[in-house]
Amino acid sequence: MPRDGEALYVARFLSEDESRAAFAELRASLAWEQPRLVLFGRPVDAPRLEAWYGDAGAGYRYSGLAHDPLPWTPLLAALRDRVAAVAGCTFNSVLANLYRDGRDSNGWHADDERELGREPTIASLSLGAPRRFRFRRKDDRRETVDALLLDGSLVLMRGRSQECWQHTVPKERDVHAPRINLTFRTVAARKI
Ligand SMILES: O=C(O)CCC(=O)C(=O)O
Repeated sequence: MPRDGEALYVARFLSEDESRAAFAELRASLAWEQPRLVLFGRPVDAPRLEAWYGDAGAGYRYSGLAHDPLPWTPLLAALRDRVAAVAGCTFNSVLANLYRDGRDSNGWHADDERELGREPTIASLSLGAPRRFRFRRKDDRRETVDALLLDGSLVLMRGRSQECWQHTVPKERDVHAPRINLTFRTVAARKI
């Protein structure tokens, strides 16, 4: 990323065998849910499935919905620890996204909720079909940066990247295979 924040890309974070095995296990075993969004006052299905895992108390609000995490599975905990070793920080939760094919997507947003704190490090692990990932500056949407997130790759977003940039996974008509993305985060404990 050119300025105001950093995005580091590790193309082969997991080997092909590791990522194939992780994809199969996560797809079969995570508690995938159909998130609902409210757009212009109407409930609509989000164009992807999601599952939220983490430490007890690491729930937070996302897209207007409260998420309470399920307990870490052994595989998610093992991936979290490997990602944390590279990122140089710890993570207490992970949002898993399942894009069934190129019709699924994730709209422009920044992971800038208050519970994520200032200058959060977000670690994003991709498994399965390669998908485009785009950034645009919040203060000048014409300035964009494009990346291709390959199977087994890791992106680390840190510094002011969530404050200054938005990101999206656009729809892609030619993608017919599924992709799983894990975004590891640290969420501040919710005040009751
Ligand atoms: O699927 C991706 O690579 C990005 C996911 C994402 O932006 C998010 O979960 O906030």
